[in-house]
Amino acid sequence: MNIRVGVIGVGNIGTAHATNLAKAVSGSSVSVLYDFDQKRAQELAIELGAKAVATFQEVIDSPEVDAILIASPDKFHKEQVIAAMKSGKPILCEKPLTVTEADAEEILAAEVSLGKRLVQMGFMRRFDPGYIQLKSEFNDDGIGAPLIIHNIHRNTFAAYGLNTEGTLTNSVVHEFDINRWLLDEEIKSISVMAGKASPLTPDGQKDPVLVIMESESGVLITVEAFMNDQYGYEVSCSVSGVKGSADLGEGSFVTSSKKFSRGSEIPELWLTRFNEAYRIQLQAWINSIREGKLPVGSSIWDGYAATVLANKAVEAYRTGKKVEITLKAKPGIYS
Ligand code: ISE
Repeated sequence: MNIRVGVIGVGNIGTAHATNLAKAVSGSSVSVLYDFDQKRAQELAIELGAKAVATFQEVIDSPEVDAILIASPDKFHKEQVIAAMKSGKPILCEKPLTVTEADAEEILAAEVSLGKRLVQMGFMRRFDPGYIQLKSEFNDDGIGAPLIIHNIHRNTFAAYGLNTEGTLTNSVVHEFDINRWLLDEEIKSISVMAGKASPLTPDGQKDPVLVIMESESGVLITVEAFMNDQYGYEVSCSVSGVKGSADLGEGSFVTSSKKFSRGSEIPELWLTRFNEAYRIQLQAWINSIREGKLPVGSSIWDGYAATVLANKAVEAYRTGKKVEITLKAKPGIYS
């Protein structure tokens, strides 16, 4: 069975997803595309043998669409996910679920009222072979139970313009999700420190920032988020456990030795670093649809939790105080 996907939003990540679905994922094709930039949608549609339409609702309603992928800017997710849910078609929504906690709660309530999970969140790091291997170390044959985790998340430049709150809701949201997943537990408190800002950041913005969290069992988690590092895209995660430590560094990048130098290339954007994770994530989504199974990976509940953490991080950043986290009771469909 071939799953015909309709894609809403074909900027950087939407184009990457659509291209993967059409060319690299088995059992899927792209049938309908929408973007605010109609020219861009039209060009991609021609390349992928799809049809470009003038509104996102046409993607949702099209009889040629079996499943919907939402990759529009963050602030449009709520309206589009809720509209897509009404069609009953499976959905993959790019991260973050939404920018605000109130919107995340609304989407959560909408899925819960359906009585079943329809949406997979695009937190692709859960499919990254590096993160999977890192997590597999957390046992007695590996490094034992984690005690402290240090994350680094650097961008060459802030893709959507730098705004310190946006760093937390759009970028560090990955660490909110992946650390919950690594530990299989919730986060209980969060603090944010902004120190000396790089002179190359726009006026008034703080970059880098340091996020410090504590999990329910007391594991300490730090995140350095640096959005204008000037030299490349880099994500790392180092974990110290009871019996050892494990470091996720530059993924599978090759170190080469050339005349009088040794080193590896640093990608400019996340699309290169997480290329494989994106493909595996989409394949898992398509497989779950073809097999009539529940969505895999991160759920709307996880998307809600990550957005709550991002909102509390913004509060911690603004007030300079440590903020305690309380989530709603977890609805049964996510157990
Ligand atoms: C971007 O939106 C992404 O989702 C990337 O994965 C992330 O690393 C980057 O910081 C974000 O701006």
